[in-house]
Amino acid sequence: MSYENILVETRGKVGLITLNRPKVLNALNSDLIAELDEALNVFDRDPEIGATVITGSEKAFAAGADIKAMADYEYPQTYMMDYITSWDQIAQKRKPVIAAVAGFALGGGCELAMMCDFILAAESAQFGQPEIKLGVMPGAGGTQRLTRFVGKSKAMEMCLTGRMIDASEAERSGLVSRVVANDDLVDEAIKAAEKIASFSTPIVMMTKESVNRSYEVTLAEGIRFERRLFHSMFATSDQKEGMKAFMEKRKPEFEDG
Ligand code: CO8
Repeated sequence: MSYENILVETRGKVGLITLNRPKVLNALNSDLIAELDEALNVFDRDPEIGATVITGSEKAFAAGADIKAMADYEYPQTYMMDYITSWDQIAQKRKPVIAAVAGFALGGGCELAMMCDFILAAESAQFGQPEIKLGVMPGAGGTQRLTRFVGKSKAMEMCLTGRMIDASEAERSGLVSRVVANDDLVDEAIKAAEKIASFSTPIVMMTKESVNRSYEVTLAEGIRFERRLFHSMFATSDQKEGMKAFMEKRKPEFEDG
């Protein structure tokens, strides 16, 4: 598939996807999301890829859903095409996806970043859910995921007033894993992805699945799920190799088995 709204490349075992609608600050439309979904699926299926980074431009990760594209929609149309539901596929990928955010991550842009497994922010990053100013509310998980990240009070304030938060407030409130210098953003994200890709891919995938499970089930259910996966890891050659290498004081050579 050739892509018109994103740039796709690989750096060793890391997939790198750059949102590429610079004239509209990477505003998200259905074509862009379909391309992003397809590129992530290709990386998910590729045994050579261990993790993926999604980034935008220096000015904007993404300034939200494309307002010009949706301004004239009518209710039956949004209902019949189930507008935005398929966008959540981005959150369903099995290998890790890191959002590297510089500049604006607003509305659907903030929601897209939150669909990733973690967010690295450049100092320039600004996060917000400004939909209220447009006469709507977040529609791609903003009221749900943001609340889980930053808690009720801050999520409520952001969704009800549209106030943006900068990178350091986002780090303090748990929305991003860390803040890096603007110039280092993509390199740092790729370094983190390379680190992940150096481990056993099935073990990485199970770890991601287990952390995500914590959002959906009770603590007791989640711990039972974790335990089952943990036990299953003793059936892998990578568990044998990882622990043997530790005892032999050498680097493990995982073979994804
Ligand atoms: N949609 C369409 N075009 C946009 C968008 C957008 N979201 N954001 C910016 N643009 C366009 C502008 O219209 C402008 O185009 P033009 O040059 O043709 O006028 C160009 O990008 C540059 O923008 P500005 O001139 O406005 O740049 P500034 O630096 O002055 O301002 C801002 C930057 C503050 C980011 C400003 O552009 C802005 O407020 N944008 C809108 C932000 C917003 O409201 N986002 C929420 C959109 S609603 C939404 O996301 C609903 C979620 C639905 C689910 C999505 C699932 C992933």
